[in-house]
Amino acid sequence: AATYDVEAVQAKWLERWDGLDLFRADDAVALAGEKPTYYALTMFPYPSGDLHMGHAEVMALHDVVARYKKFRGFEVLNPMGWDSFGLPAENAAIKRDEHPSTYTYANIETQYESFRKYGLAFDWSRRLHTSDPEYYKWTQWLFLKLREQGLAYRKNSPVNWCPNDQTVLANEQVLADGTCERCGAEVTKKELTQWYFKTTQYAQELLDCLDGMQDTWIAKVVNAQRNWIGRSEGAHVTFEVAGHEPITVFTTRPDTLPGATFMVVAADAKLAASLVSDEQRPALEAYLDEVKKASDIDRLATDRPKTGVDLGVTATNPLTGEQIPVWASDYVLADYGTGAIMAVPAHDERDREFAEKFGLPVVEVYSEDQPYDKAAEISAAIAKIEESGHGQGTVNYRLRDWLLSRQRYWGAPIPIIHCPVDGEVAVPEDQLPVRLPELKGADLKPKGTSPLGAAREWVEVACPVCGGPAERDTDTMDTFVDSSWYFFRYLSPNDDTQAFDPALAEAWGPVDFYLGGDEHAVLHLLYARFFTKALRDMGLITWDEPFTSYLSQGKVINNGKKMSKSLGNGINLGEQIEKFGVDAVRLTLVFASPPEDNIDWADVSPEASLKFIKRAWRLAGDVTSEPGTDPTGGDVPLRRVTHKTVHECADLLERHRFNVVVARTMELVNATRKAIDNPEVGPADPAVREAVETVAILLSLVTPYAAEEMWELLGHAPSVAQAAWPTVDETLLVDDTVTAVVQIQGKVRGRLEVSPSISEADLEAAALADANVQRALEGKTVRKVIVRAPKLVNIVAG
Ligand code: ANZ
Repeated sequence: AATYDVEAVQAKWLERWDGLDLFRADDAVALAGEKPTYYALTMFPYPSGDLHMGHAEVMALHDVVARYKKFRGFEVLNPMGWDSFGLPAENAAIKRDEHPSTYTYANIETQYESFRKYGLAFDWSRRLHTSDPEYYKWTQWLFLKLREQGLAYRKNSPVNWCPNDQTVLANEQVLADGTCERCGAEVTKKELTQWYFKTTQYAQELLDCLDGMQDTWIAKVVNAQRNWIGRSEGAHVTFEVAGHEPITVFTTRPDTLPGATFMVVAADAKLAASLVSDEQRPALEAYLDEVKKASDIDRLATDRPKTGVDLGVTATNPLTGEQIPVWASDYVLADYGTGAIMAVPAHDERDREFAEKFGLPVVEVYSEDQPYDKAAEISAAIAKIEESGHGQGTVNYRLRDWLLSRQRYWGAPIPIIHCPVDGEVAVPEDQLPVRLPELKGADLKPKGTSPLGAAREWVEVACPVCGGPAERDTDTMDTFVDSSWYFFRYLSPNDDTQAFDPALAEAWGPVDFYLGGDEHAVLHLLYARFFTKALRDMGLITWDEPFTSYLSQGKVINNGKKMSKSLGNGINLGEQIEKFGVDAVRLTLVFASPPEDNIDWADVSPEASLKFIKRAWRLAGDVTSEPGTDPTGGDVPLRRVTHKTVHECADLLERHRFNVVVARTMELVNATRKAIDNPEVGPADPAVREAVETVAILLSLVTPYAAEEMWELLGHAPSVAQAAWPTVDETLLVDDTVTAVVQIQGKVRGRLEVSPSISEADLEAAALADANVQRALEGKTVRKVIVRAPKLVNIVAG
């Protein structure tokens, strides 16, 4: 018998596919509406190192969807590129003493070759790299457009600072334990003037739209988005301070105002410094030095001992008229609410601890055993506060504006010129892109200010307004800016006149299916949603949300643990492919579990996958009928299995149960082998050809090399990717049944559809359970039942 040579099959089809250009997405078809469109997107990689098991999993899963939709008659847009700016590549390059550009582009080529070999259905003509000037020209253009809309602005404020990477971080890049997402260093605070995107402008809409995504996005991600936006309803309440501006607080419990016995302002907010009495100023300054060291998470923790300083001033409780002391503490955050709170120690745990520590009064508003309607009390309190002019009801969000400036080299330069006369000036559109200076041989190590500052001839420019001496902004944009709009650029990757063609966005968008990692559940998705809303409000697109459906895949682990160098449990993708071939690795990953679950490599068997692939492939060699043979006269039991498999797999694919699709395909392979070996059916039966062609089509979703090989053996050309999805014959989906008649005292009282092989006992039970029969028997006792399976049940009752 012929043997299946994995290496030879891969080499043969890699070359053929290059000539076939099977997955090019046709804009003309999409624009003309000749076919329904399907935009399948998966997160593009950072070019650090070669592809790993995680990439292999997500790409294998994604490919199933892209290929399936093409089979179903959609014009599929399935692009791929590289998220090639940013810290990971920059840090790795610095470590190796290489220029980030050299390192990045070398890795991109390595990854590209691996992707190609992995047999993915990408439209490579749309390949993009966010670090190309042709790409970041439009990132810069978008920045300027957002600025025109008032959605990008500069402000001075305390920011998250990573002392190791020597750069600022967005709130989203600080992990729950207060460390840097990238390097694990403890994040501190620093006062800086930085660029922000006004994500808060869309806080409510970003929240509202989640309601419509409940069923099409994976639930945990919807919840993560919701929590991150963090909507709180409450009130702003104003407290008068003698000889000073009044203090406004945000509270979710305005009904507890009678119990507000002191106030606390964030120690590091300007408000604290402006309120403090002369006697207390040195104490506040000493305290501030301590505070700077703590992260937000520590500061909010309830189990942390409370610290603070009396500011030496009092405010008036607007309800009781009492003078209450004003303190500063780090448990109040400068950038949440108004940065000041009314403390109600009787009803708030942190306030209680603070009051106990510093001996401040506690006044109860509600006693513990007194039931009350909190919502009604709160709305009554708001009405009262509004009436008295001491404040108003309000909504507060946890979401902060997105800090986008980075003091690092490897990113898109911020296209702004600072002029001593004209202030901040946008780089004129016809001068974009502002190219990143090469800085060959320069020290790119983080120093706290951007390395771009060292490129003096790049920094010093004429002001576009007055022509006088001016300087470029030397910061670069957060990499997340690049990835917030890449799915728009895929629409027009080579257009040098616009970021993307709005007509193509209308034809292809929004993205129908997005697959990616959990680590992007908050940041990237939120930023991409923000960009989409901003682009809509600029009139460039018509839809509100970028991703119609979103799924995040589980992780590939080994022996129950995350793969890591220190554990020595890493699985090398290249080695696995070498040993078992691309198809076996892909099949193993897709078959292992539902896509959202983790895969433990210790529990799977690529050997078994390869064995199955060969078994399926041998079927194709055994078929003896001609291509195009009419299957209708073929073996009915096998035809039933084939049609049921197709029918079920279509449903499973829509529901992303890809592992079950593989299981069903395996069952079909077994049934087909049995039919071939059965002398009453045999390899010439038209039903066998139909079954094997179906196997090839189903397998092409997961194991494209073997499927192509089978398709060729079956006498077809040039590619199984161009096959038509099998049409299901509905009549083959229903099992044969016979009608059993149920008689009572000789009269027909019911009819049952039953299997021709039903047992006497089962038929009797089914007859007695039938609703019509039960109604006819009401009030009667069954005396005798005579069963003639499968056709007749005769009941004697009285
Ligand atoms: C009085 C009060 C009484 C409060 C009570 C709570 C319970 P969420 O739900 O997270 O929005 N707060 C307001 N601004 C703060 C800041 N910058 N730093 C730390 N805490 C702050 O929480 C809102 C509540 O957290 C507010 O309501 C305020 O305390 C506190 F029985 O006001 B409350």
